[in-house]
Amino acid sequence: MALKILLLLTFLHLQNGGCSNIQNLFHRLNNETIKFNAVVAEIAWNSSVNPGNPELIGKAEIYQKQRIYWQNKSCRQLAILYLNNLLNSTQRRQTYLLCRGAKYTFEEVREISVLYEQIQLIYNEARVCIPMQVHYNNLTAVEDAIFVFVSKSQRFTAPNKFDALETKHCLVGEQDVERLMKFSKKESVLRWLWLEWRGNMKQMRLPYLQMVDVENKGAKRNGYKDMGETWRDELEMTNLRKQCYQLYEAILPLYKLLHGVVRYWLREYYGEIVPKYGPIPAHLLGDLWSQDWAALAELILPTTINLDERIKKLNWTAEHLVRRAEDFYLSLGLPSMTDSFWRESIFSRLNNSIRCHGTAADMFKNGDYRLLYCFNTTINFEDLYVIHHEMGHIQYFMAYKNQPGLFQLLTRYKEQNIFNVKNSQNPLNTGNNLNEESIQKYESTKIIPTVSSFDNGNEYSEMKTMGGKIVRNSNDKESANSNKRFNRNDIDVKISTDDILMLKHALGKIPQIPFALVLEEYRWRLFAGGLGSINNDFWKLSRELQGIDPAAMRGEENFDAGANYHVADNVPCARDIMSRGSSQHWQDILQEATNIDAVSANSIINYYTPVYKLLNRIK
Ligand SMILES: *[C@@H]1O[C@H](CO)[C@@H](O)[C@H](O)[C@H]1NC(C)=O
Ligand SMILES: *[C@@H]1O[C@H](CO)[C@@H](O)[C@H](O)[C@H]1NC(C)=O
Ligand SMILES: *[C@@H]1O[C@H](CO)[C@@H](O)[C@H](O)[C@H]1NC(C)=O
Ligand SMILES: *[C@@H]1O[C@H](CO)[C@@H](O)[C@H](O)[C@H]1NC(C)=O
Ligand SMILES: *[C@@H]1O[C@H](CO)[C@@H](O)[C@H](O)[C@H]1NC(C)=O
Ligand SMILES: *[C@@H]1O[C@H](CO)[C@@H](O)[C@H](O)[C@H]1NC(C)=O
Ligand SMILES: *[C@@H]1O[C@H](CO)[C@@H](O)[C@H](O)[C@H]1NC(C)=O
Ligand SMILES: CC(=O)N[C@H]1CO[C@H](CO)[C@@H](O)[C@@H]1O
Repeated sequence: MALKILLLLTFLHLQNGGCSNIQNLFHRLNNETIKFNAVVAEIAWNSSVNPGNPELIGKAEIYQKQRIYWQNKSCRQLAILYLNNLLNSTQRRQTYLLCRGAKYTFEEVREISVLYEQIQLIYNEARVCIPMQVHYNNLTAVEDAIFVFVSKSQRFTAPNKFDALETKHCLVGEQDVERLMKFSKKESVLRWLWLEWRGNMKQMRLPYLQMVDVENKGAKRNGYKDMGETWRDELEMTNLRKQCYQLYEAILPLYKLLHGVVRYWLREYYGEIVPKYGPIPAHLLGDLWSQDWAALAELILPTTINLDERIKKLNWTAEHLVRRAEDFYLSLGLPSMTDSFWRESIFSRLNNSIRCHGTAADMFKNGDYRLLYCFNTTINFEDLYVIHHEMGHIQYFMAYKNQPGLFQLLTRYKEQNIFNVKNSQNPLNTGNNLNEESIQKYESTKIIPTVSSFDNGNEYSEMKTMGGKIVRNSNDKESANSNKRFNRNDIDVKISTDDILMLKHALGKIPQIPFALVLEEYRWRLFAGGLGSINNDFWKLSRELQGIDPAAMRGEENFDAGANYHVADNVPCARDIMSRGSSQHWQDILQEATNIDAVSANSIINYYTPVYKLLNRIK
């Protein structure tokens, strides 16, 4: 009752005071948003540099308590103004941005933080160890050691088994394991790494499912059906699910062609373990998550360009590389990095507890932008790519620094994917959250388009090997008469540098679209309570949408989705357009700029036309 009167008084006061009071209220809210953001950014930064620091937990609690109280109070106040039509469109949009999403009590936020921290620990400190000492930087030596170990033991052993041993070598965290996954072409080594990594993730199953429960509670409190719906709300796109599937279907012909070609060459290389038709075993695809196949280019093409070697020859240090990335943006007419950037950024793994997941941070304070990236080996092409990407985020932070705080909210929300203290963030939900206009629309798009299986429909799989030469199957209609023969050396002649680079690019990027769709679809279903079995359903989706099978039978005790933390940057749906700030709906921005109002796969398809032609040429 007292509250109602208070609200009424506020309302009357604002009404009498007129616009200037409302204007002041928004000024204040925008300023306070920036202040809160600055506090949480610092806590997040410190906790990724020094995750164990107990001081941070107390600081995070104080922050969370204040923020919840502030947000609850502000949104109640704004609701009255909103419902009485006292806000103009800018203010309505800011209200929406502040007050949407899950609403948690303090206890729930603490629960999520604790669970989130557990999940982070499991992921970041995952170790894969062998009982011998090898030189860290020599991948050949590490690979050999694992090969010998695996051949000798004839079984896969849990890493903590040799904790007691003094001489052991451990790969720590995704960076180390991924590096070897990209490097090795030894099946037993890859399988062992793949399984050991996922063995670590088993423990994530329980905390993750608990977190889903709490998040659903918070989402329901604010009128959403489940947490999945609040994610979809975040990108504000109707029929998100349908649009994602449309994008997927549009690239499917290219993906299937790539899939078939890759499977063929993998079979040539690894033999029977790769089936002639159907899904490809996940561990052979050149990375830990089967989402980036660029490492396989050398299997497909007789000559390839070793960009890593070129970069190594330059003898660059991490700082060189970051300076070159800065040069690139300067050449586009964008500003240079700030003094704080050079002072505060971290470019090397100081010790094993630091969280190395590449991160660009906006500290919301006088030009304080930072980059966290651990260069721990010779600089390679991947480093070059990641640094350019991360610095792009910083350029974006700088471009938006003069926007009202509430319009900058989303930036923080999206890019600081290392928050172990933030109230609604978890490792699997850092991206791709679009919106539906209504639940009805969502319901009507529920049917998942049937994707024709990867078992057939691909001519490439019908090719046969004859005496070292590849010949088309004589059943093949098109070329039955031409009896065309070629081998890889023939291909060599016809392939240009551009072809190689484009194919590498396609191998790196195209598989990310089905991969991202699997993760999104999986989590939407998980939040909606629609999964029959937590782990098995993940692999069902992977098989159906990606054409990928696990490296070995996976039991329900596992949580293999949890091994795919990486999600954030690989989102197919409108993510880049998103990064234009939230002062306007992103579709309005797109419409203004291009006169297109829907996400379309056309530009992707146009871009990869040469690859499509190339693959058809060599198949
Ligand atoms: C918000 O911050 C700006 C700049 O820091 C300042 O000029 C303005 O007075 C502040 N407004 C309110 C209402 O606090
Ligand atoms: C973060 O770390 C810096 C440097 O160690 C320290 O000065 C600052 O007080 C820390 N901030 C928080 C919120 O703990
Ligand atoms: C809404 O009001 C604020 C404060 O008076 C003003 O800055 C803003 O431009 C207005 N927006 C629109 C769309 O009129
Ligand atoms: C928001 O504030 C109201 C009134 O003080 C309170 O009843 C409610 O529980 C609060 N909600 C949350 C999520 O803290
Ligand atoms: C790396 O290890 C391999 C195998 O142990 C060895 O042959 C090679 O010389 C080493 N390379 C370097 C640069 O030390
Ligand atoms: C890089 O270092 C190697 C070995 O020290 C040296 O031979 C080479 O000339 C250097 N390359 C450049 C571009 O400085
Ligand atoms: C790791 O390095 C950071 C930054 O220097 C430091 O604050 C932290 O205490 C170190 N952690 C350990 C376990 O040594
Ligand atoms: C885990 C690891 O190998 N860390 C190394 C990263 O690089 C620094 C600086 O060269 C070394 O001191 C660390 O031991």
